[in-house]
Amino acid sequence: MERSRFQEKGRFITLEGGEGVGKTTNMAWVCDWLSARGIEVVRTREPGGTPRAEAIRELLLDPTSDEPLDDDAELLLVFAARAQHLAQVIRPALARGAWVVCDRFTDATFAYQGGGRGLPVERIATLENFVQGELRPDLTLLLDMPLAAARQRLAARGSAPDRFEREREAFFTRVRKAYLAQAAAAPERIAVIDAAGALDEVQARLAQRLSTLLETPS
Ligand code: Z5A
Repeated sequence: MERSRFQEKGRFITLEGGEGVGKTTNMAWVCDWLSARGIEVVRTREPGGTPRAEAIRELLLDPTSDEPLDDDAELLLVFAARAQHLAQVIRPALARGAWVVCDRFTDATFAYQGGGRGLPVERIATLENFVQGELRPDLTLLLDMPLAAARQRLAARGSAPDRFEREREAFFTRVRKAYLAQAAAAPERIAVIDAAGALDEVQARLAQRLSTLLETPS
Protein backbone atom coordinates (compact mmCIF):
# COMPACT_ATOMS: atom_id res chain seq x y z
CA MET A 1 0.00 0.00 0.00
CA GLU A 2 1.23 3.55 -0.75
CA ARG A 3 2.23 5.55 2.32
CA SER A 4 1.19 8.81 0.66
CA ARG A 5 -2.40 7.63 0.65
CA PHE A 6 -2.50 7.97 4.44
CA GLN A 7 -0.49 11.16 4.86
CA GLU A 8 -3.25 13.69 4.38
CA LYS A 9 -4.73 13.32 7.82
CA GLY A 10 -3.72 11.29 10.84
CA ARG A 11 -6.18 8.87 12.35
CA PHE A 12 -6.83 8.32 16.02
CA ILE A 13 -7.34 4.75 17.23
CA THR A 14 -8.01 3.80 20.84
CA LEU A 15 -8.02 0.42 22.58
CA GLU A 16 -10.44 -0.01 25.42
CA GLY A 17 -11.79 -2.66 27.74
CA GLY A 18 -11.70 -3.87 31.31
CA GLU A 19 -8.58 -5.01 33.11
CA GLY A 20 -6.75 -8.02 31.72
CA VAL A 21 -8.60 -8.23 28.39
CA GLY A 22 -5.34 -7.83 26.44
CA LYS A 23 -5.17 -4.13 25.54
CA THR A 24 -1.45 -3.77 26.23
CA THR A 25 -0.62 -7.07 24.51
CA ASN A 26 -2.57 -6.13 21.38
CA MET A 27 -1.36 -2.49 21.28
CA ALA A 28 2.04 -3.60 20.00
CA TRP A 29 0.44 -5.84 17.41
CA VAL A 30 -1.90 -3.07 16.14
CA CYS A 31 1.03 -0.65 15.85
CA ASP A 32 3.13 -3.22 13.96
CA TRP A 33 0.21 -4.02 11.66
CA LEU A 34 -0.17 -0.34 10.72
CA SER A 35 3.59 0.28 10.44
CA ALA A 36 3.86 -2.67 8.05
CA ARG A 37 1.47 -0.78 5.79
CA GLY A 38 3.75 2.28 5.66
CA ILE A 39 1.89 4.34 8.24
CA GLU A 40 3.74 6.49 10.79
CA VAL A 41 2.38 5.33 14.14
CA VAL A 42 2.59 7.04 17.52
CA ARG A 43 1.94 4.57 20.33
CA THR A 44 0.79 6.05 23.60
CA ARG A 45 -1.44 5.46 26.62
CA GLU A 46 -3.75 7.07 29.15
CA PRO A 47 -3.56 8.13 31.82
CA GLY A 48 -0.07 9.18 30.77
CA GLY A 49 1.79 9.62 27.52
CA THR A 50 4.00 12.57 28.60
CA PRO A 51 6.25 12.96 31.68
CA ARG A 52 3.77 15.25 33.48
CA ALA A 53 0.78 13.11 32.53
CA GLU A 54 2.66 9.99 33.68
CA ALA A 55 3.18 11.73 37.05
CA ILE A 56 -0.61 12.19 37.26
CA ARG A 57 -0.98 8.48 36.38
CA GLU A 58 1.17 7.63 39.40
CA LEU A 59 -1.18 9.68 41.61
CA LEU A 60 -4.21 7.92 40.16
CA LEU A 61 -2.90 4.35 40.41
CA ASP A 62 -0.91 4.49 43.65
CA PRO A 63 -2.63 2.07 46.06
CA THR A 64 -0.44 2.89 49.05
CA SER A 65 -1.69 6.30 50.24
CA ASP A 66 -3.91 6.36 53.35
CA GLU A 67 -5.73 9.43 51.98
CA PRO A 68 -8.79 8.44 49.92
CA LEU A 69 -9.01 10.06 46.48
CA ASP A 70 -12.24 11.99 46.02
CA ASP A 71 -14.21 10.83 42.94
CA ASP A 72 -14.37 14.36 41.47
CA ALA A 73 -10.64 14.83 42.10
CA GLU A 74 -10.05 11.53 40.27
CA LEU A 75 -12.16 12.72 37.33
CA LEU A 76 -10.34 16.06 37.13
CA LEU A 77 -6.93 14.39 37.34
CA VAL A 78 -7.87 12.10 34.44
CA PHE A 79 -8.82 15.12 32.31
CA ALA A 80 -5.79 17.16 33.46
CA ALA A 81 -3.54 14.34 32.23
CA ARG A 82 -5.56 14.17 29.01
CA ALA A 83 -5.25 17.92 28.32
CA GLN A 84 -1.47 17.66 28.67
CA HIS A 85 -1.32 14.52 26.53
CA LEU A 86 -3.46 16.08 23.80
CA ALA A 87 -1.35 19.25 23.71
CA GLN A 88 2.05 17.57 23.77
CA VAL A 89 1.53 14.34 21.84
CA ILE A 90 -1.82 13.55 20.26
CA ARG A 91 -2.71 16.78 18.45
CA PRO A 92 0.82 17.41 17.09
CA ALA A 93 1.04 13.83 15.81
CA LEU A 94 -2.35 13.95 14.09
CA ALA A 95 -1.50 17.37 12.62
CA ARG A 96 1.60 16.01 10.89
CA GLY A 97 -0.36 13.05 9.50
CA ALA A 98 0.76 10.34 11.92
CA TRP A 99 -1.69 7.80 13.25
CA VAL A 100 -2.07 7.74 17.02
CA VAL A 101 -2.80 4.44 18.77
CA CYS A 102 -3.72 5.02 22.40
CA ASP A 103 -4.22 2.45 25.19
CA ARG A 104 -7.42 3.85 26.75
CA PHE A 105 -8.95 7.32 26.27
CA THR A 106 -12.20 9.07 27.21
CA ASP A 107 -14.38 5.97 26.81
CA ALA A 108 -12.48 4.71 29.87
CA THR A 109 -13.58 7.82 31.78
CA PHE A 110 -17.23 7.18 30.92
CA ALA A 111 -16.79 3.51 31.91
CA TYR A 112 -14.73 3.88 35.12
CA GLN A 113 -15.67 7.29 36.52
CA GLY A 114 -19.21 7.15 35.04
CA GLY A 115 -20.14 3.46 35.24
CA GLY A 116 -17.76 2.37 37.99
CA ARG A 117 -17.87 5.36 40.35
CA GLY A 118 -21.36 6.52 39.38
CA LEU A 119 -20.44 10.10 38.43
CA PRO A 120 -23.01 11.83 36.18
CA VAL A 121 -22.41 11.28 32.48
CA GLU A 122 -23.26 14.95 31.78
CA ARG A 123 -20.37 16.09 33.99
CA ILE A 124 -17.95 13.87 32.06
CA ALA A 125 -19.37 15.00 28.71
CA THR A 126 -18.87 18.65 29.74
CA LEU A 127 -15.21 18.00 30.52
CA GLU A 128 -14.83 15.99 27.31
CA ASN A 129 -16.04 18.96 25.26
CA PHE A 130 -13.93 21.42 27.26
CA VAL A 131 -10.68 19.44 26.98
CA GLN A 132 -11.07 17.85 23.55
CA GLY A 133 -13.20 20.27 21.58
CA GLU A 134 -14.43 18.22 18.63
CA LEU A 135 -11.63 15.63 18.73
CA ARG A 136 -12.89 12.06 19.09
CA PRO A 137 -11.23 8.76 18.11
CA ASP A 138 -11.80 7.63 14.51
CA LEU A 139 -11.97 4.03 15.71
CA THR A 140 -12.21 2.47 19.16
CA LEU A 141 -11.43 -1.23 19.51
CA LEU A 142 -13.32 -2.36 22.60
CA LEU A 143 -11.87 -5.68 23.77
CA ASP A 144 -14.55 -7.52 25.65
CA MET A 145 -14.66 -10.80 27.54
CA PRO A 146 -16.18 -12.21 30.74
CA LEU A 147 -14.66 -10.75 33.90
CA ALA A 148 -13.69 -14.06 35.48
CA ALA A 149 -11.58 -15.14 32.50
CA ALA A 150 -9.84 -11.75 32.32
CA ARG A 151 -9.06 -11.95 36.04
CA GLN A 152 -7.52 -15.39 35.50
CA ARG A 153 -5.19 -13.90 32.91
CA LEU A 154 -4.14 -11.19 35.37
CA ALA A 155 -3.60 -13.74 38.13
CA ALA A 156 -1.35 -15.72 35.77
CA ARG A 157 0.59 -12.52 35.01
CA GLY A 158 1.13 -12.06 38.76
CA SER A 159 1.62 -8.24 38.97
CA ALA A 160 0.66 -6.26 42.11
CA PRO A 161 -2.87 -4.74 41.90
CA ASP A 162 -3.08 -0.95 41.41
CA ARG A 163 -5.70 1.32 43.05
CA PHE A 164 -8.36 0.41 40.46
CA GLU A 165 -7.58 -3.29 40.42
CA ARG A 166 -8.35 -3.38 44.15
CA GLU A 167 -12.01 -2.57 43.45
CA ARG A 168 -14.67 -5.21 43.97
CA GLU A 169 -16.27 -7.31 41.24
CA ALA A 170 -19.45 -5.18 41.22
CA PHE A 171 -17.35 -2.17 40.17
CA PHE A 172 -15.94 -4.05 37.15
CA THR A 173 -19.37 -5.37 36.25
CA ARG A 174 -20.61 -1.76 36.05
CA VAL A 175 -17.53 -0.77 34.03
CA ARG A 176 -18.14 -3.54 31.48
CA LYS A 177 -21.83 -2.69 31.25
CA ALA A 178 -21.00 0.99 30.65
CA TYR A 179 -18.49 0.13 27.91
CA LEU A 180 -21.01 -2.08 26.10
CA ALA A 181 -23.69 0.62 26.39
CA GLN A 182 -21.27 3.15 24.87
CA ALA A 183 -20.57 0.76 21.99
CA ALA A 184 -24.29 0.24 21.40
CA ALA A 185 -24.78 4.01 21.29
CA ALA A 186 -21.90 4.62 18.85
CA PRO A 187 -21.55 1.48 16.70
CA GLU A 188 -19.98 3.44 13.81
CA ARG A 189 -16.99 4.34 16.01
CA ILE A 190 -16.75 1.60 18.63
CA ALA A 191 -16.10 -1.97 17.46
CA VAL A 192 -16.67 -4.63 20.09
CA ILE A 193 -13.96 -7.27 19.67
CA ASP A 194 -14.38 -10.65 21.32
CA ALA A 195 -11.17 -10.82 23.40
CA ALA A 196 -11.63 -14.42 24.55
CA GLY A 197 -9.70 -17.20 22.84
CA ALA A 198 -6.19 -17.49 21.50
CA LEU A 199 -4.22 -14.37 20.66
CA ASP A 200 -4.11 -15.09 16.92
CA GLU A 201 -7.91 -15.40 16.87
CA VAL A 202 -8.30 -12.03 18.62
CA GLN A 203 -5.79 -10.45 16.25
CA ALA A 204 -7.62 -11.79 13.20
CA ARG A 205 -10.72 -9.95 14.48
CA LEU A 206 -8.69 -6.78 15.01
CA ALA A 207 -7.18 -7.02 11.52
CA GLN A 208 -10.64 -7.24 9.98
CA ARG A 209 -11.71 -4.00 11.66
CA LEU A 210 -8.45 -2.19 10.89
CA SER A 211 -8.73 -3.19 7.21
CA THR A 212 -12.16 -1.57 7.09
CA LEU A 213 -10.72 1.64 8.55
CA LEU A 214 -7.92 1.66 5.97
CA GLU A 215 -10.47 1.40 3.19
CA THR A 216 -12.50 4.33 4.57
CA PRO A 217 -11.41 7.72 3.21
CA SER A 218 -10.36 10.22 5.91
N1 Z5A B 1 -8.61 4.80 34.02
C1 Z5A B 1 -9.71 5.50 34.47
O1 Z5A B 1 -10.23 5.20 35.54
N2 Z5A B 1 -10.21 6.51 33.71
C2 Z5A B 1 -9.65 6.88 32.53
O2 Z5A B 1 -10.13 7.81 31.88
C3 Z5A B 1 -8.50 6.14 32.07
C4 Z5A B 1 -8.03 5.10 32.84
C5 Z5A B 1 -7.86 6.51 30.78
C6 Z5A B 1 -4.95 2.07 34.31
O3 Z5A B 1 -5.18 1.55 33.05
C7 Z5A B 1 -6.23 2.35 35.03
O4 Z5A B 1 -6.67 3.67 34.74
C8 Z5A B 1 -7.33 1.44 34.65
C9 Z5A B 1 -8.55 2.35 34.45
C10 Z5A B 1 -8.08 3.70 34.85
N3 Z5A B 1 -7.54 0.56 35.71
N4 Z5A B 1 -8.01 -0.56 35.72
N5 Z5A B 1 -8.41 -1.58 35.95
P1 Z5A B 1 -4.28 0.39 32.45
O5 Z5A B 1 -4.67 0.34 31.04
O6 Z5A B 1 -2.86 0.54 32.75
O7 Z5A B 1 -4.74 -0.85 33.35
P2 Z5A B 1 -5.37 -2.19 33.09
O8 Z5A B 1 -6.61 -2.30 32.34
O9 Z5A B 1 -5.43 -2.64 34.49
O10 Z5A B 1 -4.29 -2.92 32.16
P3 Z5A B 1 -3.87 -4.37 32.32
O11 Z5A B 1 -4.19 -4.93 33.62
O12 Z5A B 1 -2.42 -4.40 31.93
O13 Z5A B 1 -4.77 -5.14 31.25
P4 Z5A B 1 -4.62 -5.29 29.69
O14 Z5A B 1 -3.60 -4.33 29.17
O15 Z5A B 1 -5.96 -5.25 29.08
O16 Z5A B 1 -4.10 -6.78 29.53
P5 Z5A B 1 -2.64 -7.32 29.08
O17 Z5A B 1 -1.59 -6.88 30.02
O18 Z5A B 1 -2.43 -7.09 27.65
O19 Z5A B 1 -2.95 -8.88 29.26
C11 Z5A B 1 -3.12 -9.45 30.55
C12 Z5A B 1 -2.43 -10.84 30.57
O20 Z5A B 1 -3.15 -11.70 29.69
C13 Z5A B 1 -0.99 -10.83 30.07
O21 Z5A B 1 -0.24 -11.74 30.85
C14 Z5A B 1 -1.10 -11.31 28.62
O22 Z5A B 1 0.05 -11.99 28.19
C15 Z5A B 1 -2.29 -12.24 28.70
N6 Z5A B 1 -3.08 -12.32 27.45
C16 Z5A B 1 -3.48 -11.31 26.66
N7 Z5A B 1 -4.22 -11.76 25.65
C17 Z5A B 1 -4.33 -13.10 25.80
C18 Z5A B 1 -4.99 -14.14 25.07
N8 Z5A B 1 -5.70 -13.90 23.95
N9 Z5A B 1 -4.90 -15.40 25.55
C19 Z5A B 1 -4.21 -15.65 26.68
N10 Z5A B 1 -3.55 -14.73 27.42
C20 Z5A B 1 -3.62 -13.45 26.97
